[in-house]
Amino acid sequence: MTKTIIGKALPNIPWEPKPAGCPGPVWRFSQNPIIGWNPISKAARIYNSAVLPVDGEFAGVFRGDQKNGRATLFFGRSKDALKWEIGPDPINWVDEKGNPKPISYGYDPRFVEIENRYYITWCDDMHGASIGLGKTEDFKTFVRLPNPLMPFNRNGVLFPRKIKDKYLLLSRPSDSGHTPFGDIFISESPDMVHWGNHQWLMGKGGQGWWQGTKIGAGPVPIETTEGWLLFYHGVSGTCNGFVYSFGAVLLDIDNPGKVLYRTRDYLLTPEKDYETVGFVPNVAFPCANICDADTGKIAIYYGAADTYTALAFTQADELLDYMKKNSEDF
Ligand code: BMA
Repeated sequence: MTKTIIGKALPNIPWEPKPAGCPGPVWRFSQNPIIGWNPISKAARIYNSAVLPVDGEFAGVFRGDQKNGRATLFFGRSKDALKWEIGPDPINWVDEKGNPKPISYGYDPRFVEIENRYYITWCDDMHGASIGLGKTEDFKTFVRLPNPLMPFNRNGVLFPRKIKDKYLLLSRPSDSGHTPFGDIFISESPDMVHWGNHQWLMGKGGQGWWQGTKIGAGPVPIETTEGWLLFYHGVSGTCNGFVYSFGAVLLDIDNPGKVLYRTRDYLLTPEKDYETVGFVPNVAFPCANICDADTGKIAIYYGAADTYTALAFTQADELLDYMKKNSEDF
């Protein structure tokens, strides 16, 4: 079998085969949600969270809404990527000299390994919504780095390797509230400090309405022989508020500023009770994916209804084939 995903084998990836009769290339875990209400004493809800394989097990950075309502970030570990030991306290951020550098709030983290270091991006407060950036080498000390971009911005997602000797960051310029607009942009940096050459990557809209209000990058892009596979959320405005679904886009491998294919229809939209009923109804918000290069299995972690952590699966070859046959015209 030719390997489509370029990366490591992950034989212990959580997985369930596609159920009979499932019409699309993405299906939900039958045991969803994997994290429910009040999972730890200091958080009422844990969702929109990020996980990574580390040394045969798994590490995660979790968005936790504290019992005063303020979102922050927790760290957790798991042997199977399903049952998580989280907390009990929020991540204790320091600066590069080890002095305390607490965050004001933090949400929607992404977690990525680049050159044997682990980086975290999240929605941070820098006099308004901004992109936070931090790193850890041992999962004990978490160091904040300079905010890569000016406010207002959210959904910062790093690529897992340099391209043409530059780090790459996706972002979604916004306002400081429940932003009613938004396209995805791409920026580059030689050193993770100085960011520039900002370019527009892709816009909201398309033929359908599911991504008509705004879009934002989801999990860390997956390197494949066909290009970078990126799941992203798309938002539709209804008379009862926003609805968050997700789709996928394939970006050129050497020039990720170029879109090759983009799903015309959503891959997953809120349908299950844990997606349609909760703190914020009708939200499916992907923040992480892990994959097995040997088999093309991909597990997608998404927040459901701003309350639960849920899991969906897809297989790289099937998904890429689907994307080529069901792409937006652009
Ligand atoms: C976005 C972010 C997400 C959240 C979504 C739906 O603006 O705040 O964390 O899941 O809204 O409420």
